[in-house]
Amino acid sequence: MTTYEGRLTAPDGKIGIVVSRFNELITERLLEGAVTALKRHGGDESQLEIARVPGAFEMPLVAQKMAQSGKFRAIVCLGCVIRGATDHYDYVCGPTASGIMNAGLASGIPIIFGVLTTDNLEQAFERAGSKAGNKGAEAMLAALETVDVLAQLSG
Ligand code: INI
Repeated sequence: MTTYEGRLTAPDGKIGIVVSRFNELITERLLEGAVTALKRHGGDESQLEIARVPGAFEMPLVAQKMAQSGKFRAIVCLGCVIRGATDHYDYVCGPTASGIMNAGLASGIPIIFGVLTTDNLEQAFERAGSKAGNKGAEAMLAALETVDVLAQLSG
């Protein structure tokens, strides 16, 4: 039996990060978590290129464009969508998630969904470095693992 399992090691080459300015207080913490996670696993900041976008909804297009450039091993998308009084949340979350998924499938490199979807700001803070860990760090680890498993599969 052969099992492929990606290692949590920084790859050679560049990693792109798309980070949204909407709910910036949260997304900057996610970005810090992602950068720290890369460094903890043998990478460094010179490997990173960061694109800032207005909101989560703009992420799929920008991530896809970065992926199509051929410069990156993976793209990590970092955002935060907080449920408000209107149904805007639903219009943003679904398309963002499926857009990011489709961009990854179309480009053939991992495009990671590091987007918090929470009921309120408190839940977002919990997931951006306080009691429930840092989703930005988790997203970077998902990128490292997936890059490595893909490399193993393509021999
Ligand atoms: N964008 C977010 O990233 N998070 C949100 O919580 C959010 N809310 O709640 O509206 C949000 N909206 C903006 C959206 O992502 C687009 O930038 C905007 O609709 C322009 O296309």
